[in-house]
Amino acid sequence: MNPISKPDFTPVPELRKMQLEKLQKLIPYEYEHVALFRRRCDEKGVKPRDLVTLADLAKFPFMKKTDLRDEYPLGLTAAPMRDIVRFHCSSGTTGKPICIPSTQGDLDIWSEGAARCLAMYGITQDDVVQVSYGYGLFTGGLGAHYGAERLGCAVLPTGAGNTEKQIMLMQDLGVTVICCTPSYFLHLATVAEKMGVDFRRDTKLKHGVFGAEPWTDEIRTRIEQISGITAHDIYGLTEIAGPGVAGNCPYCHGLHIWEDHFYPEIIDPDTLEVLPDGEQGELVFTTLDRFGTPMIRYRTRDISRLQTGECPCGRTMRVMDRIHARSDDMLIIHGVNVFPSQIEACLMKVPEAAPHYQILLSSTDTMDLFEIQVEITAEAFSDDMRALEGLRRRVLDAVKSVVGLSPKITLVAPGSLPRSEGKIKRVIDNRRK
Ligand code: DLL
Repeated sequence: MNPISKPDFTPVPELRKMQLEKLQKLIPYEYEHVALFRRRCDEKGVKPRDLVTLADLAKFPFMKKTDLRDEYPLGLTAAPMRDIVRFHCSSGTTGKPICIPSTQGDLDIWSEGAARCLAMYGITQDDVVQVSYGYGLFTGGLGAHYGAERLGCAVLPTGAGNTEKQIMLMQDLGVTVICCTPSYFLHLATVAEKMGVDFRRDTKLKHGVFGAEPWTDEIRTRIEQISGITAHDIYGLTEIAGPGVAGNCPYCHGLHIWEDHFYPEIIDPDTLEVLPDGEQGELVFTTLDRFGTPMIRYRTRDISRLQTGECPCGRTMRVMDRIHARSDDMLIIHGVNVFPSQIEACLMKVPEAAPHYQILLSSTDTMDLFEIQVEITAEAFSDDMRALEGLRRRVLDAVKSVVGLSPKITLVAPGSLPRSEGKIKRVIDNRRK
């Protein structure tokens, strides 16, 4: 076992004791330094000394993205500026960005989390890691970079974009691990094919470390089939630490959360009650020992579940389900709740459908218009209209059988839909609000 993985196996009683001790330090610190938290606690009539057991955390107020926006840029920063060494920001699509200042200790915890994920995937010092996540305000690039360096890997910091050059460097430097969004990897794979590069034959690529956007098991299988690599899932968010809050182990279908630093809860998003392990709801995190911008009971909007039972790998850290949806991703079309991931899973059941699609929504005076544009694979692309119509019908049937709606299905030529170097935008919703 790599020494970096040692904390993964902390006995549960010791882990719970450690979590409580860390919380009993963090909550008074936050109460003292962050006015919003103090005000909310006072309004609820709860004091830091009320945290006697881990269950008492439920008495404390939640934090949300809107708090970070309202308090932008530094209202939730608890540490003095002389202790801050880095800012990350996440813009989202609307409104003010959020800003997360970190101390050196915060960054160390984050790098450790990312390194523990990589070690769990079987990546070692002997690996050459290409980081194709964007570097900068986005946490993907620097998070994967410092994690891989912490593990002792050789890092190739290409960042996103310049895809042909990335493929050349990947071959020349014997890259064995690539870190990027799953959608960017699919784009890389298409460009490699055009360049006549076969990942299996012409590269040493073995692992992909993918995250930052929801991706279904079906896309994962496609990625593994086309490239011959093992696709690993890494989870994180700017507010909590960037990539490396949790990662999937080879023995279970979910992701181990590094609970010694990031305390998870699942809540019912309507009643805000804490749900028992095993039930699905909104994932909430408390950063146990980050002191730059601590997050207490931060509502992620990600929908997941904390699994029950032990993982055969022996790690004691709880396992969360892979994230297929955010509560704010849900589309309501003709009164039906639809998650984009459901559509992706349907499309991927049709082998001739390429893993590139877009969901388009618009409206007339009286109704919503729902269209799915899906690329077809180069092999299936032809002038045979009857064959194409048959394929269109199969795609429609696959969607209809699960979603219960009949969208307009438009098959488009390989390579014709937009690609992204970062997070892909699958849904274009132009309906009148
Ligand atoms: O996306 C951090 C990250 C970078 C994670 C690189 C993994 C790899 P944000 O930009 O703040 O941070 O976006 C966070 O992205 O709340 C999820 O909705 C989504 N997300 C992140 N990782 C995954 C994943 C980075 N593995 C938001 N699966 C989160 C599904 C993910 N969704």
